[in-house]
Amino acid sequence: MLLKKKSILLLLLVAAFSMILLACGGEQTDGPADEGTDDGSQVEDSGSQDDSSGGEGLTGGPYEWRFVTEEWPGQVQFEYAQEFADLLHEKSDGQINIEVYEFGGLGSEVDQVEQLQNGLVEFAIVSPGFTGTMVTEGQIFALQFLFTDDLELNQEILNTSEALNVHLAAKYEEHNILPLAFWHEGAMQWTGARELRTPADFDGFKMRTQESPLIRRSYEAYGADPTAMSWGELYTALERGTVEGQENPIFFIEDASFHEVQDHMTISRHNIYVAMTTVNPTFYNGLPDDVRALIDETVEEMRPRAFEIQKEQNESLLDNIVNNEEFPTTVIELTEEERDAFRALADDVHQHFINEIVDEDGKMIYEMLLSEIEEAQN
Ligand code: 6CS
Repeated sequence: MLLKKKSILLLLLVAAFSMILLACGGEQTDGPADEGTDDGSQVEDSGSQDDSSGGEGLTGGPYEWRFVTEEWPGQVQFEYAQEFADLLHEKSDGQINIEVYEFGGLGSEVDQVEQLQNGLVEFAIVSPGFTGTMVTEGQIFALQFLFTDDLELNQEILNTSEALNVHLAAKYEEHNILPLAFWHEGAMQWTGARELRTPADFDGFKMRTQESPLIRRSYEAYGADPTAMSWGELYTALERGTVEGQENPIFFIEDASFHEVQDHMTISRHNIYVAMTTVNPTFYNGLPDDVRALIDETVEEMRPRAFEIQKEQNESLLDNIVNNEEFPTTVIELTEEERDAFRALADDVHQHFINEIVDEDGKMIYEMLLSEIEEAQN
């Protein structure tokens, strides 16, 4: 793990360096996106520039873009983004080049959202858990026991939901974040310094969460004492006992080595980890039609790939936690009855969300999604 700590230090240095480069106007690139200011207007240029063919039939170009993720190479978001970049490169006959940035390369998760909004990066994978104070409706993904237990069906719902792809997406667009796809990285589980089997086990428990206030509220409903922090600080915080537990999909718990500093893991499947493939809307809407169509095609082709990548990692990495003799972890799986005790408390948070947090639009999004989930199960 020493290596990982060193990596975090290194990443912070790289982040500082990269941010200086970006602040200087992105000298690393030489495509149309380069011609920009830091308010995202560069991308209007990339759309309205000379419409002559950039070679191999693609209008404009060559294009040099940036795609920032919240994860490291090998982890689901990074693998997704790299495949996305490779596919677009291939489809455009080498006219589209996307540099994929790992987590930490350009700052924290919250910094990355700002870079997308300002047009300093064109693409980002954004977890809604980092945007809750801005797009309150996006906190719908913090609601536990909202989706089904069928992960494939959940992906289908994310792919086709009007509530999400039309109405929630419009709420994000108001904040200069355009979601092109919602997908998930698997079911979330709990890890803890102590066993987490009943709501009583959460009494006073120091739980790490992402930024969104509704995630914190969800754990307060169980009696916990939640603290928001970036995952870059989480290993050390768990090791020192600053926080006692956290939630994440299995692949992430294993790859970030959280199991090394946690004695217990609970297979709770209390939520799915949703991620969004997003673009800066000024950039995207300013592109020539054929270029935008290539992006859209790639987004569609990546939907099944996202599911496959997370499935493979979540399944294969569980063994590394269960059979780890150097860092043993007691793994329990909640029964349906045990899950029901959490579900009842989570229901109160659903009511709080629609009655106190969002307005009529947010309530409509929640109710529409709920009926889409119900329909999908019939
Ligand atoms: O827990 C987190 O904050 C991180 N978890 C995942 C699965 N991806 C990135 C995110 O920042």
